[in-house]
Amino acid sequence: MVRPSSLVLWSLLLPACTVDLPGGNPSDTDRAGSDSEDSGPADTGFDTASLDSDLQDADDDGVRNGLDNCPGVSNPGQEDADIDMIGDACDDDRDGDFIPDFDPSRGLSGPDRWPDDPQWPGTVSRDTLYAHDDNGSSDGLWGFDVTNDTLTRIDTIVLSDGPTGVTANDASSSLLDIAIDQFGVLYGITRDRLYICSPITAECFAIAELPELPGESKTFVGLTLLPPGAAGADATMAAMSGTGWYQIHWLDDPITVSRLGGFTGSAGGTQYSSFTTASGDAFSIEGVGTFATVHPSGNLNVTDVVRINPANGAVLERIGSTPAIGQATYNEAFGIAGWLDGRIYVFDAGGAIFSFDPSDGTPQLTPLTTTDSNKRWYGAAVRTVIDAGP
Ligand SMILES: [Ca+2]
Ligand SMILES: [Ca+2]
Ligand SMILES: [Ca+2]
Ligand SMILES: [Ca+2]
Repeated sequence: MVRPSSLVLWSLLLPACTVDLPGGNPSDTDRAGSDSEDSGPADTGFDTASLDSDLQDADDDGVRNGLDNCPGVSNPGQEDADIDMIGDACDDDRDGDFIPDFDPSRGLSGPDRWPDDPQWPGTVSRDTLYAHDDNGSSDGLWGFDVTNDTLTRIDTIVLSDGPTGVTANDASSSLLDIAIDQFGVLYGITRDRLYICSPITAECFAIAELPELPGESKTFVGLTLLPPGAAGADATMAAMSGTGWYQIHWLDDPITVSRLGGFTGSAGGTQYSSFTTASGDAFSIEGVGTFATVHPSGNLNVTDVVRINPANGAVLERIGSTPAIGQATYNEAFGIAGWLDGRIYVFDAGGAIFSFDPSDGTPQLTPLTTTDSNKRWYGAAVRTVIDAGP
């Protein structure tokens, strides 16, 4: 935007018409219009063309362009909630929480569904992975500090109606997975709803009812965000179902779903075909890669962590197998997340957490916590773009 200057302040005393001021093009004998229209030597003084513009009132709101905090939109009150000199009418982050606003009336499709509340939806803490457990009536949201492998329960997850009227009336009341976008906004998915969750209070608000998947019921079991450009789009939300890798166009209204591909390929001597059971998770970190848990062809008793192509789900590299531990019927890795150094964390359905250390030639799983029958990890998440700074 054009910042006010003392010259412009002075010029407010003049009538709102186009006029050149002393110091402009000496050959500008008509003293009107921009200097560029005049022939003769180049300007030696200030830019009178710019000043001409500053003096006008393009949106006719009574505030000259040079002082108008939104010169293209009539906003005579000059409202500016976050005091960043960009008027609310022009500001794509009106509340200044660094989360672009969702406001279809102004053509904005960012993730902030509370564009006038800087406290919501809130953003995740740095150096923290997030995970959630299925524990009957008191499913919990947890933070896992990667600097010291410390686990902290944040609060009990509560699912509520959303800010735009989407109800939280789920057939299944538990989140099946969580994910975190590049701005640090936390999302949750159930069988038929998408939520935005507070990483501070664990309250989740429904933002969309999920459309049916082509050819199958709503069976998303894994959710992740992809960093800008990873799948040919600015920012992408991807989900895995029992049979494939999907893109959720979650900032469209209404949201739609399109299939990107399936988890097929050969890596490390192992064959992969379509992913065929209701288990699994995925995560993606800019500069690190996109990873998922999948079953090798014909072997539902083994769950592998693999690196995949985010654009189509194809398996590129086998990292290793997850452990068969925990409760008799739930010994799978329902949650995975990673970090900038390449470590991959496995949140097991038996309540344990493991990590793959990429510095090992052949990464082995290292237990970080023990099996906990009170926790059945259901999903895990990491921010898809992690600021490398302190
Ligand atoms: Ca204006
Ligand atoms: Ca502003
Ligand atoms: Ca905002
Ligand atoms: Ca906000």
